[in-house]
Amino acid sequence: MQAGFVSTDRIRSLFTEAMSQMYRAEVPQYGTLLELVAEVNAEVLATNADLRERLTRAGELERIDVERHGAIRLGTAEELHTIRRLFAVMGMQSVGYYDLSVAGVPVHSTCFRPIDDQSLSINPFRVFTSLLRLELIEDEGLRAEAAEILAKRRIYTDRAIELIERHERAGGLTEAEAKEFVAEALETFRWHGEATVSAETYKRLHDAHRLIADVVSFKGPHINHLTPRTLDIDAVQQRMPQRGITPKAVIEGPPRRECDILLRQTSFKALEESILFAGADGATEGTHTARFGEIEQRGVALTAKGRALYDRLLASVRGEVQVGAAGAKARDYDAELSERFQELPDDWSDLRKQELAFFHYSATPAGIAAAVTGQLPSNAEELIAKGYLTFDPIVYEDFLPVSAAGIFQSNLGTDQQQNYATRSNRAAFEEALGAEVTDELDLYAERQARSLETAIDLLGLAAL
Ligand code: OOG
Ligand code: NI
Repeated sequence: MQAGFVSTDRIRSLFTEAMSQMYRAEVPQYGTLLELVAEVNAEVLATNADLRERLTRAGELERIDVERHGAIRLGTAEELHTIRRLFAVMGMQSVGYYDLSVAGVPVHSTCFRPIDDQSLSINPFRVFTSLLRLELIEDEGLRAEAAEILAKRRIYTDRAIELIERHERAGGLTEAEAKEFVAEALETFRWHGEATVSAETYKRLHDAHRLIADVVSFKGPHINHLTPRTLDIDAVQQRMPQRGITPKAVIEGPPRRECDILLRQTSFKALEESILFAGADGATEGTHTARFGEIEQRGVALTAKGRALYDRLLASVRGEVQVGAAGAKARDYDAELSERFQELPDDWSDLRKQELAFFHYSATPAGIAAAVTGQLPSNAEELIAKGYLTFDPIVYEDFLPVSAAGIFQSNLGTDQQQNYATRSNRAAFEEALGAEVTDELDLYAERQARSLETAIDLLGLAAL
């Protein structure tokens, strides 16, 4: 980094804080959710000394209450292309491709996030970013109309673009520029209570799909939720109603386990908010439902083998128990989920030995001391058995398409289920993005391999 420039991690942290403040002011119920999460986290830390120590060791304690992700939905290829450049200023890259059309949501998505260990530990904030697939609107007239409306809007401020260009040319931003950039970038994510379309157009878009109305009818891609991290998602889910918050029927993802895997998420239902529609004879009042709050709890990243097992078990539960719109069968679903997931080992050693999950290896002080004698076994399993090499789970930093579809749907109304015949179109997404989407599994595999190399090096052994 050149002298005078701040790190992209610093800019991402400034942005996270600014977004959190903005969203709390815009959606008061989100502030209530944050209070509840803080209360539960404090209780867990007070009663679980092991976890407290693990988090302290990992330097995570002071960041527990910082938001972990947010989401936006974009309307055009050009908007996606620019958002890639905007997120790059904050050290976030596109990782993973998610096709949600299979679940009846007319978008495909990626996650913009930091990728290296250090940046992730400084601030792992990521944004689930979706691009509307207008080609999935059947009505040709409506499709053309939506495209025309979207083509007219400008979701980035001129100054934001200038600062993105400055970052690209100069290789960074100064502290003052970074602050200005964050304020300008925030404008893109802000809520606008005035629709750019008439009530009649809104209704037609809404009838095609609620999500289409949400993307097309406004000046910009308002952030639709922010998600703090909880240390006990079941407790928060259970207590939401006491705070006047209505949670979705079930927690998405894997069941509660000793060894957390992947990602568990739940959200509160989107709020009905007053908006003004444009009209030739003045604005008319109406409502729109889009913004909600969510919480997440992350566990270990699974290998392709582990993920295939996860997908199979989840699909078998979902094939068996369909949760109804009003949450009917939610208990059956939870019970079935716990039952079927017994097939997936709930022990770190087993998960590692069976190559179901990714781990970060490190040399232990005993190992480094023993290395001086030069008497170390040259095999990873023996080093572990002797206590010279240790391993910790690598946290899953990405999203899960089935869970994401569940979050979308609970906030769009379950009556909206439609199944689009069209298949995923990663190539079109990457073309719009102007870059290839990084494969998340490659990133975890690299981090695991690098940690092992470093540990082996420290133990004074040649590559195993
Ligand atoms: C995104 C929904 C998906 C998640 O955490 O999986 C999501 C959206 O509603 O735009 O946020
Ligand atoms: Ni989310």
